[in-house]
Amino acid sequence: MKKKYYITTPIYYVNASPHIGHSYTNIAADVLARYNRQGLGEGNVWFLTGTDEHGQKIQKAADEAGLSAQEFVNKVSGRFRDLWERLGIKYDDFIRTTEERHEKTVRRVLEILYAKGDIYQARYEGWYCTPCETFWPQTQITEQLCPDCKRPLERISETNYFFKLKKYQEWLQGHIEKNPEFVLPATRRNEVLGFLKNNQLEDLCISRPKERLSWGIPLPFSPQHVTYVWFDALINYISAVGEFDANGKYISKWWDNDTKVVHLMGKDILRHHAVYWPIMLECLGIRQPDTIFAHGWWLIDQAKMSKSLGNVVNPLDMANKYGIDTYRYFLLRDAVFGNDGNFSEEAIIKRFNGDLANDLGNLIYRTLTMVEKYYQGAVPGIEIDKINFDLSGEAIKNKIKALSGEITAEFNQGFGFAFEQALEKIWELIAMANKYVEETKPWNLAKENKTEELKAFIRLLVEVIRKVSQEVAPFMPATSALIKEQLGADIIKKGQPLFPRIDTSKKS
Ligand code: ME8
Repeated sequence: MKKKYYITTPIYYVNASPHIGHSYTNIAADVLARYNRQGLGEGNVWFLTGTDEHGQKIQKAADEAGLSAQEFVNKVSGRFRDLWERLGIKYDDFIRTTEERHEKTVRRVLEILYAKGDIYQARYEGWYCTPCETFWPQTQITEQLCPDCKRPLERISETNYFFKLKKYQEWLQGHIEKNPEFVLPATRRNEVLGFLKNNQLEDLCISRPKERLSWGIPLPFSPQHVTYVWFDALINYISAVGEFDANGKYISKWWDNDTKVVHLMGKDILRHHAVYWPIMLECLGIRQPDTIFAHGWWLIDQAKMSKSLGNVVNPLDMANKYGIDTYRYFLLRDAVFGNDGNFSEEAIIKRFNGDLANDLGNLIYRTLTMVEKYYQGAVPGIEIDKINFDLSGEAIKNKIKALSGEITAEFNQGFGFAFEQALEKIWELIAMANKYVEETKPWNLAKENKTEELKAFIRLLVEVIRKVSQEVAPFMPATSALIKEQLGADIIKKGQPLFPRIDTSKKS
């Protein structure tokens, strides 16, 4: 296992405010970062997020808002940052593509690839989707509509600069075949491999003439062109964490052989990450990331939630209404990471009332109530290891011991990222404990003066809660801290239930 861990999210376009989809990727990355900090140590994990601020879409949105591009991107980028603070996303760095540290690296990459002959000038005649900023070969289009956004394509003819993707196609296919963890999940890997086997890559146009678009990084060898926004954006993953030396060698603490490098994103942008980016790195003589993971989409009524469809839900509204940790829990529990999920408030409420109120909240509340009632808030000082419980009690003891390992397996084996499975393991323990309360009927133990049994029983429940609070920490950091605080007090108070049931009979 590698000693360090570097995880990235996409850098989001700042043409509109963040929505649930963006928050999904960042919450997942935050959980992985927190989880790995526990195992590798705080200083050995680096979590990068940021904003993608150049290109046509942004220029257009700024024009519509009546602001200069720079003013506009400052404003919207700030909204992403604010949202991450609010959602408890503990990132280590936030990169903006309009920062000098980034632009400098982009210029350097262009110079290196141009000098190597991997970037060349040519005339382009063909179809172009302005909103997507994408050139489309004749072979991939029908009816002159953009294959992605279905809007009409324009016919253009201009001089541009191209990056030699074609030359590296065979190499890329080989790399993906030899490294089963390089593109995940397996379905996506097969898709990328299928695409490479059935299509010949076209060289990538990496410039746009300034007269058409000026909001971008000028090419160092042709100031009349700016850099194509995707070529610019992908470089953020290296511009944020390192530099090229005088000989063009890239040096970084977070992109060395001791670090596991993971790029997280939605399946919409897998092609850019699994085709363009590896080839760019290969040309630059930089090692490949370990894993490119493309998760699924949150859908609303079967349609992808997206700015262009206008069906977006604001994550802040959800966090304010249901609580931050509920929102985090819901997103990672309700859909298999890698598959699509259906978003609805009914689904959040169902998880809340079931998993959080009935299961977790109830276990904590009933346990702390008993500690208060029978022991005036002082947890009985008993070592559960020294006690022989009945079958159910012993099973709980064993589950407490096994849980960390089970979660590690969900994160690391079978290529990991099984958030929903990891949570299920934790909830198995919660369910066992709740069932044990119902089986044992502690109020009878008290009536019958079975003092030692009652003590052991309650101590076991407290240990379950302690364990749960540790294991949910990456997912629900505030809840975990609250439980730990409650359990850490000399005299425990039951306080208010953590997750009071939402009454669905009343309409809000
Ligand atoms: O593509 N469900 O930025 P973007 C799940 N700037 N995740 C979703 C989602 C949904 N409905 N909608 C968006 C860009 N996402 C480029 C990236 S990276 C070098 C440049 C998430 O603002 C998901 O992570 O369009 C998706 O890949 C990303 O937002 C797209 O964000």
